[in-house]
Amino acid sequence: MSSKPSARESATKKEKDLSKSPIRAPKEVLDRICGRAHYLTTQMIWLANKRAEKEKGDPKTGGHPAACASALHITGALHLIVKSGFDYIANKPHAAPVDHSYNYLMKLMLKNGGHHGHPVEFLGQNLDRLSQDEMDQAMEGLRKFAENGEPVFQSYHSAYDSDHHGFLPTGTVGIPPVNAGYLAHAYRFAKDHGYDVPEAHFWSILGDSEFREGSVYEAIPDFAERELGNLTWIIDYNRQSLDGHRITNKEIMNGTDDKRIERTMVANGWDVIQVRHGHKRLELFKRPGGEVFQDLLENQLQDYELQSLLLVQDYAALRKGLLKSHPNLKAFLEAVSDTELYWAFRDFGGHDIIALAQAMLKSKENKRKPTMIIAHTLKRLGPSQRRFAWQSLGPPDTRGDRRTAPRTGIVV
Ligand SMILES: Cc1ncc(C[n+]2csc(CCOP(=O)(O)OP(=O)(O)O)c2C)c(N)n1
Ligand SMILES: [Mg+2]
Repeated sequence: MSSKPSARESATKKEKDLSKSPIRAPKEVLDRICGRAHYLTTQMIWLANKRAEKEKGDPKTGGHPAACASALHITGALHLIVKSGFDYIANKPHAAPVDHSYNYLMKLMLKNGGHHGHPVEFLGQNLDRLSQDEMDQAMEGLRKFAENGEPVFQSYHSAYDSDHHGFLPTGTVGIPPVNAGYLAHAYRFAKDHGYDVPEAHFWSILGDSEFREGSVYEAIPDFAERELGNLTWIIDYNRQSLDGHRITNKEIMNGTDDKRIERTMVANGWDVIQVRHGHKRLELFKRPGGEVFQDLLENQLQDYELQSLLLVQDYAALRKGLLKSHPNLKAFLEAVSDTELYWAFRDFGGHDIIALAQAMLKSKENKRKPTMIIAHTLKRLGPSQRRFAWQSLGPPDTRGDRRTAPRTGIVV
């Protein structure tokens, strides 16, 4: 007779399962770390914009909190689960504060930066880690001028940042993914010619508007022809550009833009993995009529229509409007609560750190082909959810945002 395992036994089993997987921590723990990185990122940008020494008429410092939030879990999966010490990440330039926040939490800031794998004092550089005080100073110094050589951060990834050893510096969208690809090629070339090079993987996170830059289209076939299995690009598919929706033309382009991107990459020899849905949505798809809801999300809605639905805050109005415009959703709407429906629209795969990590690990399996992961995301996560992509000013002035983002400096 089999008896039910005790809570302790189940927990031990879970721990054992985790020890076999490259994903070593439970999702709840990873999500909390991502939440901490989100808080730090928002604070860095807020502090940079509210400095006491700022004078009236000075230009605002900027920062891109919404673009950072949309890449939060993609970056989290890379930093916390997938990346090795030899890998490089070429992130969207305007999401640099997120990289700094994860490196801060992992205490990966060095006195003079430098490259992985080399011993301390390589070529005269001091690669000691920064002290906690120095790291705090750096985090409070986003886009500040250093007065006495103290660590500060540039607005975009820079060779002067104290955590630059794991990323490629640039401020120009369209360039980091190309840099990552040619560096991947250089590593492969050196290895093929008998040099001892580390087993590095090259990751690049691109914006969906960035993917319209001409530079990337020149490189895409090149990277496939050279069989760069050590290269993965990840599109942060949030359907928004700098300050608003990207309005694509579903009829003329034969479907939504994620499908165009997929077809483009497959036609050019890349593998493609779509990460569309989080685990809550996947559960709801199993309810009556769930397949109709899945079809709505994947095939029926224009990108622009989905963005409009995300703006509806009134649960009853959302249900009523959907039933009117999509009567075939009747069975599904009867099978879900108002709250479930509201959150189902927000449960994008690009914020499910486990789904992302699995896709990233999968992307490394094929040694002969580069991979594009299309991570569906939301560009107004957390405190900013009720607002459009606010790019530069820090938390908007609403009661809820004041509660969730205390303005007291960076405290971990
Ligand atoms: C070559 C170049 N052009 C313009 C910019 C200014 N810029 C910064 S982010 C951005 C686009 C943001 O949209 P997207 O690529 O979709 O990224 P998201 O913020 O939505 O993740 C632009 C045009 C830049 N940094 N580099
Ligand atoms: Mg975008």
